[in-house]
Amino acid sequence: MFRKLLIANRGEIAVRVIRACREMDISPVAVYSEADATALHVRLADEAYLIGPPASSESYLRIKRIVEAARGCGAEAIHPGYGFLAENADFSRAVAAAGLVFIGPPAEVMELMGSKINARRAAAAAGAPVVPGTTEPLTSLGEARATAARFGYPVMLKAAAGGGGKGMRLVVVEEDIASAFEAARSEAAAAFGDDAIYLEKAVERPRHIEIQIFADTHGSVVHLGERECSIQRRHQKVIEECPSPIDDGTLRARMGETAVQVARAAAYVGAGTIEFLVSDVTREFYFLEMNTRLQVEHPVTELVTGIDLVREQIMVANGAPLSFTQEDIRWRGHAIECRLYAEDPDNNFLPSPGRITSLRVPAGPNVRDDGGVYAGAEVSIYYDPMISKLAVWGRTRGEAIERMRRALGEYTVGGIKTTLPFFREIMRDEEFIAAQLDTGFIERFNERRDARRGTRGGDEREGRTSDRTIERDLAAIAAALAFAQDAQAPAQFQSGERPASKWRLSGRMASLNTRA
Ligand code: MV4
Repeated sequence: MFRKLLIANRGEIAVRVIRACREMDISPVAVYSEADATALHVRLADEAYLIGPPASSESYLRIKRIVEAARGCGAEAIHPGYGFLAENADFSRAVAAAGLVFIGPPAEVMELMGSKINARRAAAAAGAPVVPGTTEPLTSLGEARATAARFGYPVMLKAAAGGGGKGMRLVVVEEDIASAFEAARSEAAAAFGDDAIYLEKAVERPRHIEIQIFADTHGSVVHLGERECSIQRRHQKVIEECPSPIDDGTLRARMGETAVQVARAAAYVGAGTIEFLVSDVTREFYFLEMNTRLQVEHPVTELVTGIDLVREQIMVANGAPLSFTQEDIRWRGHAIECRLYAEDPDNNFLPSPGRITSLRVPAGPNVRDDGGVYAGAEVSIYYDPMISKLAVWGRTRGEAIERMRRALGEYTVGGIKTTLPFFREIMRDEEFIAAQLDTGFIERFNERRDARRGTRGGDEREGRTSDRTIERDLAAIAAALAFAQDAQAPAQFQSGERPASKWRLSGRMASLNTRA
């Protein structure tokens, strides 16, 4: 087994990997930016190396510095976490070239799955259902128009290079296709340096359900069931569950088998996730994307299967066969995870950086908190403001909801605003309790919430500009500046699971423009 492992990440996921290392008697090594000198992951590691200034582009995205730190300290492997360099093929090649083990799939698979249109083609070739649409980029507006007419409206235009909703446009009627085509193109070019666009028929009331897969270097490929991730806000997951409340026992088996087929065809190794769109109307499922990393929401799978996914990643990277077979995997009970953010839910989820003055983390039976902070720690403006993931387990979904309410009630974070009150309300929301979880959930929930409180009203209706509006505009301007400053980082570094908050800020800015 490796004796020393470097973690090329920060925050809660770096802490999560450090914990796995400790249990395996591997010495964990941290890297950190100037903003993170006193961060929890630095304190918990055996050694820590400064890799640059606060901006991610000058620290956590610097391939050379990270590989040099690993070589310098004698680490034998690098775990990339999620976001930052986790799905960067150049990074994995640089790690291998330095004679170290990259904990992730082969670079070729990362590249294949990084291109959404190629992934779609590969999945279809492996026998997975894909949403009806084109397998080649559209070459002109005329072709887009003709293809849309052939498949029938509504359609989605998507960036071939993309993912995560960037460069994506829903087109409901033909009159809108010209402007949507241009908008999708320019957004794709700006985000990915590639303006190729393809077209899919739009899935009605979609749910996002993904399958965790695992493969070793000896030819075994298994799935660990699904995660229901339909509760999203601006293409970012907010709450995840296992199992999906719409699983009737056959959905898991069918989607799992499909996911294994895709992974096998791609010669996958390690932990991976296959995302599907499931129509809430027809219950049909379609391959969407494959993520070649450990995901933020992996704890709900761990709670229900009892398998430690990070330990397994490290074992597989060291050449061991999977420690379980498909038949060994049992799904027991129900897990729910809330992603806790340093954001103000009463002010359009504006980031709320600052010092955490006090912290009480819930515990007790079947409660798990994966945090990256401590009382006295500083939540910086430079990175994603997620401070912890609170996950609970119960024998049933109802029991898990009751337990989550209890855990959220115990949780206190002093000094900054967090999304705790927002989750406390969701856990008592009728639609959530009834598991009406399509991707429009948060929008509907926020409307119910605003209606209850009568926010966004008053001054504006009377023609004055409220403090709230001014504050929002200031946030938008600040976000635009931050975005412009960091826009030189290559697009590939900006994708994945929220390596930085600028995309969310720019998305927020766009929403402010449309809502104003
Ligand atoms: C779709 C879709 C409907 N039909 N594709 C959003 C992010 C990207 N990963 C894919 N997305 C979607 N693709 C077709 N053909 C609806 C979405 C979508 C969505 C999907 C999952 C979770 C939340 C979402 C929110 C809006 C749109």
